[in-house]
Amino acid sequence: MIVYGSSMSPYVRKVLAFGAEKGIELEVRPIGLGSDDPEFRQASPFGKIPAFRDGDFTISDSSAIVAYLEAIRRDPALIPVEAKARALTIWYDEFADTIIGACGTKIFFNRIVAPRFLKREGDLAAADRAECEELPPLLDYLERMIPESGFLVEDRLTLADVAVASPFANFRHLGLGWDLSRHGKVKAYVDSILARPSFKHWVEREAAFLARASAP
Ligand SMILES: N[C@@H](CCC(=O)N[C@@H](CS)C(=O)NCC(=O)O)C(=O)O
Repeated sequence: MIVYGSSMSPYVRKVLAFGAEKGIELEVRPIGLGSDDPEFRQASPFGKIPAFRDGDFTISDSSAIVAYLEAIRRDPALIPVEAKARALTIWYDEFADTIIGACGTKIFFNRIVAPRFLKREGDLAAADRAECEELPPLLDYLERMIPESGFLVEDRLTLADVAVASPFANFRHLGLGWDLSRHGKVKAYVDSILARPSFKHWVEREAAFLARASAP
C-alpha cells in the first residue's frame, strides 16, 4: 500500500502513525506540494496530500484513508464501535484536521514551508496572530478535556490521539514554547503520544531533514 506525500504534513503523519499502530506496512512515495505526477493526481484529484493506493483502489484525505485501514485490519481497533466513543473519536479527528490544522498551517507554512522550501516570504504577521490568538484557546480546550489516563477516548489509544497529537510535531519543529502553568497537561499528553514508535520514527526523520535544509 502506498501513501503519497511527506510526513512533514500533519495529515500524512497521521496516516503513517495510524498504519504503524495497526502493524500495516505503508510505502511512502514522496510528493511535493502542487505536484502534477499523474499517478498521484489519479489518487488525489485536487492535489492534496496524503493520497493512498492499494492496488487499483485509490483515495485521498487522511480521514478517508484511516477509515479504509481500519476496515481492512480490525485489530487493534483504533476507531471505537460504541456509539458515543465513536462519535467522540470522529469529533477529535475533525477538531485536529480542521481547527488545529487551520491554525497550525498558518504558523508552519509561513515560518517554514514558504521561506525554506518555496523560496518566498511567508506571511509572518499571520503566523504570529495564529500562534498568539488562535492557538491558546485550542490548548485551553485540550487541557480541560484530556483524561487522567492520558488518552482522549476509552482510556486507550484511538484515532483521536493519533489525529490530535500529529500537528503538535509541527509545533515542535517550529520550537514553539509552552506555558506549563496553563497547558502542562497538554504538553505531557502530546509528549507521550509523540514518543510512541509510530510517531517517533517520523518526527526524528523530519527534524533531521529540517536541520539539513537550514544548514548553510
Ligand atoms: N483534510 C485533508 C487535508 C489535506 C491537506 O490540506 N494537505 C495539505 C498539506 S498539509 C495540502 O495538500 N496542501 C496543498 C494544497 O492545498 O494544494 C486531509 O485530512 O487529508
